[in-house]
Amino acid sequence: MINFQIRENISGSLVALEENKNIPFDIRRVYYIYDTKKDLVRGMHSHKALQQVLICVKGSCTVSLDDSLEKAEVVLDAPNKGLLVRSNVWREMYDFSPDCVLMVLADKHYDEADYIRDYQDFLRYIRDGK
Ligand code: T46
Repeated sequence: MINFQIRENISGSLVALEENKNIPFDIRRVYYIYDTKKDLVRGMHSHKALQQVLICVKGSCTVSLDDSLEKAEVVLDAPNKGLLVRSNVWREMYDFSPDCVLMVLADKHYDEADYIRDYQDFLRYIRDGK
């Protein structure tokens, strides 16, 4: 988890994200997920090389992480909380609140070839490296 500093004053709050400062990589891409359907699960893949930071800038959601040895579940429910997800981690996102806006900062451009979308292939890739 990364806790971002909140700059608060009487008119509201601000969080600043800066590459290679509080975001630990060059930021090549930003995307956001919203209008998510209740009871549906997103993600269900790993990345061979991509690193990302996930921030729920509005609402909340839960992210499960699995590196084939350990599993963890993280609730993202504040705009100053970032979840760093390194490569080779199977992730699933669910329990989206109706107002959830999940913003993701990524260190690479979109590349479908970097995804592993089958769990058995993910375990094989971790074990054999290919
Ligand atoms: C991840 C989690 C947290 C693009 O065309 N460009 C993009 O930059 C992205 C991220 C997606 N797409 C296309 C690919 C699919 O046709 O948008 C569609 C939905 O993507 P996907 O089903 O992969 O979305 P999620 O929510 O399951 O996963 C996304 C990211 O793809 C993934 O890298 O880690 O959010």
